[in-house]
Parts: sequence; structure tokens; C-alpha cells
Amino acid sequence: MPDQDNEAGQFRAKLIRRKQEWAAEGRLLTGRTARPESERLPPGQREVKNWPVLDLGARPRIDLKLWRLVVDGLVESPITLDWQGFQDLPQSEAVSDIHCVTAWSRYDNRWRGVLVSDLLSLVQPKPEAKFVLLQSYDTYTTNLPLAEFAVPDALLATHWEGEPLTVEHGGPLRVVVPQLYFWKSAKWVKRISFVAQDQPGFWEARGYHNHGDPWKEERYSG
Ligand SMILES: Nc1nc2c(c(=O)[nH]1)N[C@H]1C(S)=C(S)[C@@H](COP(=O)(O)O)O[C@H]1N2
Ligand SMILES: [Mo]
Repeated sequence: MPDQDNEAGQFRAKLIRRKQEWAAEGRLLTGRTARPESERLPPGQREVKNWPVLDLGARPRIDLKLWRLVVDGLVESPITLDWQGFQDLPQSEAVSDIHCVTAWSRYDNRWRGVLVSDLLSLVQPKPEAKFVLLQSYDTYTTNLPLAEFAVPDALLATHWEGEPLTVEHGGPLRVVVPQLYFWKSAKWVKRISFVAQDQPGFWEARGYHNHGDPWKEERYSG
């Protein structure tokens, strides 16, 4: 319906404008640095017990029969997985904290899915591959260095706390890269591309930090 599309479009435009303003003003910055070894909460963050939903407002519902995950670019063995093919990969669990750039952190999230390290063994990135671009079913994109994607507790998650991920939280499949701000953890991921040259994703092109380390408070660029 055009009316609904228009409303969704206005919501999205407003949200993008507000978050761009935050970046321009340097909102929430404390100028402190903290170490993950001695402090659990990164600077400027507060712990929440609930789990807020943050996205651009379009939450795609993907029929598992039509769902595909493309893994391509600078890899020895590019692959397109269907849902069964994804289930056939080794499934693992990892527990990690979430740190969102809007200042909430949520401790001890138990994820289940395919470890990024297992995906990397499968597709084998070439030596020239230095960065990863994640593309999602809602047209969202985000970028990160391959070295950050390859950490032991990063995963392609289908479950949270033993339950399938809800659509709001990125189900059927989202990326989780816990040591970076949560905007790097693409929900509804559909394509993972390994590239030589970094290119900014959605928020990275709109005033958000290219790297996004919560411990260094890398919230905004510039
Ligand atoms: N596909 C997609 N992934 C996304 C987003 C989005 O809009 N679309 N928002 C990002 C942002 S800004 C955050 S903070 C987290 C929020 O995840 P949550 O809603 O499960 O808390 O998802 C990230 N991944
Ligand atoms: Mo976010």
C-alpha cells in the first residue's frame, strides 16, 4: 500500500537523519578508553537486560525454501548455500556480549550457528582478501576487516538462547561479530563477499566509524 510505504519511508528517513546527527555531534562520546581485560563495560555504555531491536524498519520475512546465502569474492571455493546446505555445516555455540553504538550493552548472549572460522575453512579466502562486505535482504550493508570477521567467537547465528532467531533480530540468519559495535553484525544476511579493497557500508557511509571498536569508542568517523 502506497500509504504504508510512505510511512515506512518517513520512519526510515527520520531514523537515518537522527543517527547522522548523532554522528555529526559526537553524541555519547566520553573520550575514555577501557580495556576488555579489566572492564566488562566499554566506555559510554550501560548494561540492559532486555534486547532492543534496531534496524531501518523493513524486516524481511524470508521463506526458508527461497533463502540462499552467497559466499563469494576472493575465495578458493565460492559457495551458494540453501537452508539445508547451511544446516549440514558444523553447528556450534558461542557466548558473547553485545555492544550497540546507541550505548546499550547486553551480556552473555548464547548464540548457535556456524562459526565464521568453519565457514572460512570451507571457502578458503585467498591471500589478497583483506576485507569482508556483508549484504542483507533489507538492502543493508556493512564492512569489516577479514581479521575481525575471523575471530573465534564470530558466527553466522540461527539461534539465540536456544530458540530460533526472531525476524526482528535477524532470523533466519544473522552475523554476530561481538568485539565490534553491533551495527557490524548484519541481520538477514544474504551475501558475504571477500574483497581486497575496503568499501563503506550503510552506516559507515553516514558518519559512523569504519572500524567500530567499542573499547576505543570508535563510534563516529572524523
Ligand atoms: N540487515 C540489517 N542488519 C542490521 C541492521 C539493519 O538495519 N539491517 N541494523 C544494525 C544495527 S544499527 C544494530 S544496533 C543491530 C541491532 O540488532 P538487534 O535489532 O538484534 O538488536 O543490527 C545491525 N544489523
Ligand atoms: Mo545500532
